[in-house]
Amino acid sequence: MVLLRADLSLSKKGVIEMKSPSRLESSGAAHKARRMFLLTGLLFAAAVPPTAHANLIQNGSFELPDRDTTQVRVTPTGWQLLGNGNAVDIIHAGYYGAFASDGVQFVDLIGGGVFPSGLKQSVDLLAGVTYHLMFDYNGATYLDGSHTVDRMLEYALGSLVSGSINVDDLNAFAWNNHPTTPWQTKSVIFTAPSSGTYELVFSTPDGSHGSPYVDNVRLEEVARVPEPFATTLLGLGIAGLGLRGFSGRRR
Ligand SMILES: [Ca+2]
Repeated sequence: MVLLRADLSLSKKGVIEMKSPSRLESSGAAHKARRMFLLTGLLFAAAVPPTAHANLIQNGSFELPDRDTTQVRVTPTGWQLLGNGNAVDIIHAGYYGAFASDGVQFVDLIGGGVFPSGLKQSVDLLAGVTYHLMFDYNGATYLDGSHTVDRMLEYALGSLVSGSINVDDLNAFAWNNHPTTPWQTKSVIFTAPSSGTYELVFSTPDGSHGSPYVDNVRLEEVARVPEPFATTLLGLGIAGLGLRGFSGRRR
C-alpha cells in the first residue's frame, strides 16, 4: 500500500510508526494531503494482514512415529492414551487400500477392547483469545460390506468444545471393492474464557470392529490485529480528524 506523503518507519521497539505531514503548508494541497493521510491511516489499520499462526497441536497428523507400516497399539508422539488401559492404532496409507487425509498416516481410535478408547493432548489457551479447532474424520465398513452401527466419534476440548459424530456410513478403506468416502472436516471456532491448560480428547464409547478415524488435527489462534499497532494507527486517524477540523475552522 502506498502511503501518500506520510513517512513509514520502524521504531526500535519494532512498532511501525507513521509521521504526520507536519511540514506541509496550510493550503488546499495540504488539506488534501491531510485527508489522504487520515484515510490512509484508517485503511491501513483495517487492512493489517492476518498473522500466520502455528498449529498448537503436536503431531496432529499422526505421522509420528513413522515406521512405514501400520502400527498396532501404539501411542502417537505428543498424545496420551485415555489412561484406562485402552489402546489406539496408527494406520498407514495402503493398508487395505486405506488413504490418509494428510500425509500417509491417521489414527484408529480402537486399538484394543477397552472402552472408551481414544487419545488426548493438553494445550495451553489464553483468556479472551479466539481459536479455530479443525480435524478430519472417517470410518470403515465391515469386510462383508455392511456398515458399522452407531459408531460414534466423540470429541472435546475441556468444557469449551464437545460433540459427537456418527461415522457409520464412512469408509477410508478400499477393501473388497467397497466404495470409499472422502475425509470429512469438522471446524469449530471458540473463545477461551480463561487462561489455562485444556485437554483435547478424541474417543469412541464402545465397539468391536470398525473405528472412527482421525487425521489432520489443527488448533490455531484466529488472526488478530496486534493491539499496539492498531491503537497507534487508529490514534493517528483520530488525530487526523482533529487536524482536519482545525484546518476547516481556520478557513
Ligand atoms: Ca496424517
